[in-house]
Amino acid sequence: MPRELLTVSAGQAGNQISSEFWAQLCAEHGISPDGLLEEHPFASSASSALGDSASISPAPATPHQPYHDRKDVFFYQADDDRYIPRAVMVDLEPRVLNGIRNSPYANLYNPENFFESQDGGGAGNNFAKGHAAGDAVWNDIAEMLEREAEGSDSLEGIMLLHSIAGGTGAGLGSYILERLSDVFPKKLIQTYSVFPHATGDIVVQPYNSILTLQRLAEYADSVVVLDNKALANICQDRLHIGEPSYSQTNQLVSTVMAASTQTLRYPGYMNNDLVSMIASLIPTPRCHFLSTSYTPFTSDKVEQARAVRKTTVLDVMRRLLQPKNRLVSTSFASDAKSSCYISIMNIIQGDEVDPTDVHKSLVRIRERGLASFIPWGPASIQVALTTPSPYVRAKSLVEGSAPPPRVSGCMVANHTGIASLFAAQLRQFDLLRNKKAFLQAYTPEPLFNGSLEPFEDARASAAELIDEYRAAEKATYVDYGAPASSSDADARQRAR
Ligand SMILES: Nc1nc2c(ncn2[C@@H]2O[C@H](COP(=O)(O)OP(=O)(O)OP(=O)(O)O)[C@@H](O)[C@H]2O)c(=O)[nH]1
Ligand SMILES: [Mg+2]
Repeated sequence: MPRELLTVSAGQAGNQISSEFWAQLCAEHGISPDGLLEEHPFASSASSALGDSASISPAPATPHQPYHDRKDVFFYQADDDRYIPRAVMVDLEPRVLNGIRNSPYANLYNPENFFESQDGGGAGNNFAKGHAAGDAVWNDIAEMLEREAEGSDSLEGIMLLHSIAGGTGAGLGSYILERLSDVFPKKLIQTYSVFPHATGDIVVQPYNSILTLQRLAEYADSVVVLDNKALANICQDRLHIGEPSYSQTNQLVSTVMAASTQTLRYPGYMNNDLVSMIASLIPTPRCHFLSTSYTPFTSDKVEQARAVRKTTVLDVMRRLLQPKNRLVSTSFASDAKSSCYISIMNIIQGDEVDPTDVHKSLVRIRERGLASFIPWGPASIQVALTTPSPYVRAKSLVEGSAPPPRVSGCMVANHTGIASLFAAQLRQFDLLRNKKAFLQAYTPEPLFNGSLEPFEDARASAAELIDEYRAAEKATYVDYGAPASSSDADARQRAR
């Protein structure tokens, strides 16, 4: 049975990333920008081997039948057989959505799934304004989400795409998160959340970020953290792009989003649904902030970035552990000696990856101590092998563009060092808050209702989250949050 996913994107960053992600999914599933199946040399042999590719049963891949192309996880088919993204796009200003409506992918989306508010002024980089807009616009958004959910056989989860630093993606995005659990209590809620560059141009970004972080901690089952500083570094250092545009950084994001959902869309033996991925990565509910790494990054649009060195499974698995390939900028290892992995899942893509190479790589990584783990759980790297999209390779052959690398990898990890990213945001929050700067932009809004309590709550929530990640580095974490007895309290005190 298909386990479908629905994306909802809010604000500029959310919608720009969403449109890049859907373009990538189209390329990987042989779907044209109009939603039609592309005429591909590969497509005919794939569908004749598999029958109707839209209704493939989830049988494991075998070398003789390698391509289980599950388009239906993210797309559905219209009456005229066109593929339509299960996507809802929301903004409080029309500019970005108009851009999508005028892009080559204009006909891909269901036009009924675009929502922009009538007054169209945006939320002016103010979380409280974006959140306040929620009351007025929620019914319309909920109707779109419910229609999509009803059109699915078995919707597994909802993915929110947004940035946490502005007004709409942060404030309205948070409002959506708060309400999703009422309307869809049994669905998994995963977010892809863009954290701002510390030297960003929005002066109130620490307020917006900390207010959003509280909702991410409380209402999401899993948050994939994307960090604009790391994205800019990767563009500069790996792809030789001096001043990357959003479109270029979003290409990195969409590559990683596609890779991290590869096992759902081209299933093999392991992690064929979101719930099993989340269960293996998130052993305790609050520590649900994940980072991703990817290698090798390439770009068709930049000459120096086209060449791919020879890739082996060991190269890929070793590089995935290097900070420079990570989409989060904190250097986990150097933050604190005690910081460590809670869990790691590597998704390795390649046509002929030999499982014994994976095993040998795991042994090497362990022998060299390249990854240190928490003391209270299994210290193991899980590896899922998947086949790359056959359409991308076929297209590169037809068009003469650079072929995809022989082996590529995406690491999704839960690491206690992520807390240092939150701590950096919190320090900036405190600086502004202590200066009492820009409070008057927030206090009149309904969420604040004249008081500063929402700031205090959000600050406390961020501090607790940081505290819990630090506690997770110690064996005593098994008692964390247990009902207070004097010995538990002592243990917690010691854990700090
Ligand atoms: N990675 C990435 N970051 C973006 C993009 N667009 C904006 N940002 C970042 O997102 C933050 C600002 O949030 P936006 O998404 O522009 O704001 P919004 O949600 O539309 O909110 P308002 O415009 O204030 O109503 C800043 O940190 C920007 O650097 C994008 O396309 N990609
Ligand atoms: Mg905006």
